[in-house]
Amino acid sequence: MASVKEQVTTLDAVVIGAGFSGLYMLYRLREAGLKTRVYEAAGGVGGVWYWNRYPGARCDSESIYYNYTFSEELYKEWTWTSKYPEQPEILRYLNFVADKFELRPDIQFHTRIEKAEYNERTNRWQLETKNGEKISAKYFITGIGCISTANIPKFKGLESFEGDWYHTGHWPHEKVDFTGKRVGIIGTGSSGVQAIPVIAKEADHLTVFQRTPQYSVPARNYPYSEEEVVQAKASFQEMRKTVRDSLAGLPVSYGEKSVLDDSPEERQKTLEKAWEIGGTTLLFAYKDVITDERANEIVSAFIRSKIKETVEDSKTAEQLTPDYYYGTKRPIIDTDYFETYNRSNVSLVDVKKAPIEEITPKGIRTADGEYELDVIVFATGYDGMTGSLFKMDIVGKEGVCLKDKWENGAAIRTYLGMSTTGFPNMFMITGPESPSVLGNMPITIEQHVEWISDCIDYLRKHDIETIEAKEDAEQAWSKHCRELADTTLYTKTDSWYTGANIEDKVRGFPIYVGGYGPYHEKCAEVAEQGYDGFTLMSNTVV
Ligand code: NA7
Repeated sequence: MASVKEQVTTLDAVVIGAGFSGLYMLYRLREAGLKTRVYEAAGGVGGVWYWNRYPGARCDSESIYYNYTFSEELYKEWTWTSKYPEQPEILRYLNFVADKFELRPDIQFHTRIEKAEYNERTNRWQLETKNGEKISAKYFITGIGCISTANIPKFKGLESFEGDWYHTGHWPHEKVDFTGKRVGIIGTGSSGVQAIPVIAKEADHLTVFQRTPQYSVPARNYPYSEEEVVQAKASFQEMRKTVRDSLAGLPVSYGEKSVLDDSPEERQKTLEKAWEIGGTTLLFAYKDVITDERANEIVSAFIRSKIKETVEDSKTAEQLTPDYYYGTKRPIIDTDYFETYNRSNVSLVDVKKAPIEEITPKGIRTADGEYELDVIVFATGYDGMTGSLFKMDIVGKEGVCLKDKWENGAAIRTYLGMSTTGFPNMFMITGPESPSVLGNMPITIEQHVEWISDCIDYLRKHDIETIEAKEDAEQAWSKHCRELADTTLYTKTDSWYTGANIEDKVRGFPIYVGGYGPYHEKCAEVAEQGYDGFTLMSNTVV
């Protein structure tokens, strides 16, 4: 009998990741009759929601839109409890989906794909798992998320720390008990801002190590009333059309006026109203918050004034005051974030001024001194957009690695953010240069999954062996993405969007900023024109 290492599992399609992307991709391909298997490193479904179990973890998109819209029956069977869903609820939802559509038999858990190599002789992808299992598939599809490779900064001495430490993206399944503990948290992005108020309530003392102060706006979360739930379910068809055609997968669009067109009094009224509604309303209140420096400064100054009003200690308030363009780092929404700094058991350390020098057996030493801690929480984010793609060894035609083709991130080139020249029959769900993270992910994921499965359907019906992006189409798309990004303020700020959060990472802005709706139209047009911009080959090369 052949050993596990000698056996080759033969499939039509391999999908990596069992989050929102992988689950729906599996469902679609299986429906179309393809022998498909999802490989997932985790022990369950959920993707980022399987790993992000830190206290306070919650989604920033409204729950009634943060779900699949491909099945009205599914939408009506599931009931969200509050405006912004908590991690356990989202994980329950994804488990519900996996059970409802009986997806689990085609998902292999605890399995990490380490290598995927295209064989030009057979026109098939050959994959290898971490434990040596070999797989052969015609189609190779990544559903690995945009922010799933944790960034743990290489601080000297971490291994010597005598307490416990955790990264928010790899949180234990058991509750971490902070009672009576001196806790330090590094990072004040979305994860830190969500975790800080919750940990502060439990810990003996919480020290926040902040590198960049953040704008954050109250989420104003609340439990849905029965009427709201009934209304949402009754409006399914309308909601589905609205979010799919929208700018960001949500029923929101930028205001019609410029911030600069309003008088200071009118502006104040509008901004106050947006602040009261909370969430990302401020970002969309006017048309030019993300594109005009002066407009942005007015909205940024408004949030800064709110921080000053909320935080009682003036020195702490000053340290918490950001000075970048609001909205150009991932916008953060919170519950009692700035209020938490009024607690007597919370202190703030500015590690931009006095950087972290090392982790010691007893805690964290900055240039200013040592902070003794029992627990360290790394809320230090992710190697976004390319981190998970580069972690795998993806090898295309002529033995070229994806990482080398993209020059380690310096020369990312995709066609529509789903495909890249030299890697036939490979598709990336929410890959670089698609709109992905600039909105409500499940909606843009659905569009990618549907486009990819329709494409595969077309290939099969027309007896086409391979599909590959043409070089000129890919160059034009990448150029278009860069030109669009340059019309905004996004590229002027250090963020995980630009890769600036990772030491030595090449800066860029590999995201399509034109909006979900226009992007979906472009993809549909390409398909309607017989996959314009792709080379379709119908003869098998032997
Ligand atoms: P983010 O948003 O990337 O935040 C990471 C935080 O960690 C941020 O405040 C960083 O400061 C800080 N950081 C990173 N490296 C260091 C070092 N070496 N020293 C000190 N501080 C550091 O990640 P999140 O997990 O909060 O959120 C990720 C996404 O998940 C979020 O955008 C949502 O889409 C969901 P910096 O700002 O880089 O100076």
